[in-house]
Amino acid sequence: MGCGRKRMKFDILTLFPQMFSSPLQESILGKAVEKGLIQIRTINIRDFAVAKHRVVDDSPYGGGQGMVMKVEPIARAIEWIKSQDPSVWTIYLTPQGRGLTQEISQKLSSRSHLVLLCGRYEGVDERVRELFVDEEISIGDYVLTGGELAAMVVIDAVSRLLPGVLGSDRSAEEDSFFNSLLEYPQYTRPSNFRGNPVPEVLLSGNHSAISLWRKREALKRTLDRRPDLLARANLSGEDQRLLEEILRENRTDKSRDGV
Ligand code: 6GU
Repeated sequence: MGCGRKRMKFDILTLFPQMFSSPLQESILGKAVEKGLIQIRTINIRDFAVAKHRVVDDSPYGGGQGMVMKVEPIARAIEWIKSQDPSVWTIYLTPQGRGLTQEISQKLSSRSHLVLLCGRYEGVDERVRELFVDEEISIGDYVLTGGELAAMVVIDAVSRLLPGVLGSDRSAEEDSFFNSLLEYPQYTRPSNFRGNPVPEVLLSGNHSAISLWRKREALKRTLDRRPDLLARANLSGEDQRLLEEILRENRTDKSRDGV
């Protein structure tokens, strides 16, 4: 391990623990687990249901479509986790939650132990939320069949912010969204693919020219695709000057095109 921080723990409460086996064992997250930087446990809610039929869901009071996840098995599972570590923070993944952002991911990355509760069917009994859930998170305005994929998104977004998880030569802080801009375009060999050349400046070896070009391209791309991010960005004096240049260019292009 070697770094000054204890490994961050993720406990996933789910009816489908198998869904998590390969996605969390591959690539960067797999390495983070191997290095002991994170620990991920899947806990089958069904293991906390009472024997015989091990029922985890039931029809809704008041009638209606579908099934609701029962409170008791979830309560027992969370209480079991809390008996080992009372400091856990419990997140319920639901489209009704706060939309996940980089800022929320950063806040979560400072916690030592997260419980990720994955709902299925029509969701959980409301008393689960009232009594056991600290925070509800959604990963976007669309509907998934369950919280499992959303839990993986949270684990990925949070884990990559932990020291040592990304390679030493690239820190999470350098990434876009930290400076609120989208990434500049990237190229690798060949320098010319079927008549499509790599921008000359990137082959020039002129590092200050390259960095200026990248900053400009990042600004152009953000202005074009995510102007909402620019509005919130913390732009340096140089950034603002470049941005004004780009806006001037765009106006010239428009008047030339007769728009
Ligand atoms: Cl967290 N759960 C489900 N079921 N659907 C979602 C979601 C979560 N976030 C966006 N859609």
